[in-house]
Amino acid sequence: MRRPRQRNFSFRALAWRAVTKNMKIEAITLREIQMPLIHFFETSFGRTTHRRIILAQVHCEGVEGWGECVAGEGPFFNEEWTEEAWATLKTYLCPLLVGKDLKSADESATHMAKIRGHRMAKAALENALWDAEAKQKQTPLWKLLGGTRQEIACGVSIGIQDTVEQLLGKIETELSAGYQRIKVKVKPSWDLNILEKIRARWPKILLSCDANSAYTLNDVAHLQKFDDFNLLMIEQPLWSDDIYHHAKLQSQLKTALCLDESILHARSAEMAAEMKACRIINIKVGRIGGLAEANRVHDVCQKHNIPVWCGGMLESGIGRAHNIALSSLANFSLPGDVSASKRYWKEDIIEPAVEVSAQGTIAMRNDPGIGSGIDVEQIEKLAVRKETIRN
Ligand code: OSB
Ligand code: MG
Repeated sequence: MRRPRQRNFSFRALAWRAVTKNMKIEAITLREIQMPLIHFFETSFGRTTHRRIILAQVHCEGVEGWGECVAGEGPFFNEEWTEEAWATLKTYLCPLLVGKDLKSADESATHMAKIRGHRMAKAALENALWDAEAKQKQTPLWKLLGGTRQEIACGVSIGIQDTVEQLLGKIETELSAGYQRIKVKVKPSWDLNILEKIRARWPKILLSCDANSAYTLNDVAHLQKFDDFNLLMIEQPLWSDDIYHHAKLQSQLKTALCLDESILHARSAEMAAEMKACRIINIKVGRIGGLAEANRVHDVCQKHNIPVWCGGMLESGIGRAHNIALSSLANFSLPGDVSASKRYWKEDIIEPAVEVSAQGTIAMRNDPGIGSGIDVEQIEKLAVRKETIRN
């Protein structure tokens, strides 16, 4: 993580570092908030209409850091889900951190290492600590991470709709809003038919699709037909825990594969790169277990000339702000799935909400930490449970 090559120290941050003590984690507050989505979001594994989001607030001697657990409402994207993440955070992960004196957020993963998996739950805590560390050092999180981009390119992920007309209408709306890349969710029966319609109307747009593991190797001939649509990539066509068979598939397709679900850490990114299982990788900080490991995945990909982009998990403003900070790293060279708050929420929990320019970009903010104010009042209104863990 310590990379002078990219790190952009301000003198102020350096001065702070000289006088700063460790980060003592006095307590952690967990809250579950429930937020209805403006529009349902459907993937090959199901439809989401409202989110159950766990927020972690770390209390470090006057500095407060915030993180979001991106687990879904059910164990469909991966094994994690809100209810079990709450239990894991409360019973196992928070007690491993409370009372610890950390030199940096980077160290938190070591303390949680004895818990297997549960990366989304771990990331909520680690990312909250990164926010706290950046606030303690009076520096924006994106700079602390080594980011170099002042603004990031945004795309949108558009779910499966009830009708093809509705899908085309949504694409139209997002293109007029300025988004630079359209990704559509696909599954058998909602794939070639929609790609044909989209390309007939917009032959030139940057277009990709995401299958969330809806196909198998029996579908190679079918997937080869996707090559006709000049797609930027096909995301995660095969099993969520697979790399090897994606390599077999990639060698039979012209279109680039992108791995999402299968990339859990820097080791799996290395494996995918060496096996040529994909040509692009989607980095989701929750899926990978926190910003430190996400940063390492970024570096592995860079070394292998694999461009990355930042995925989304229908986050509230807090998770969104962490995604934006991460996307400032150099190898995030493709538009991500990080888009404006108003596409998801009537009212977000950060102030200001995430906004996207007419050119389809988000500008980095220079306030310390994640860079946006936390609307604690709104969070308390949405909270259905709250618990503070201290020893
Ligand atoms: O596979 O990228 C995915 C949402 C939930 C679960 C999985 C995925 C997604 C998205 C949405 O594509 C991205 C977003 O807009 O947050
Ligand atoms: Mg995906």
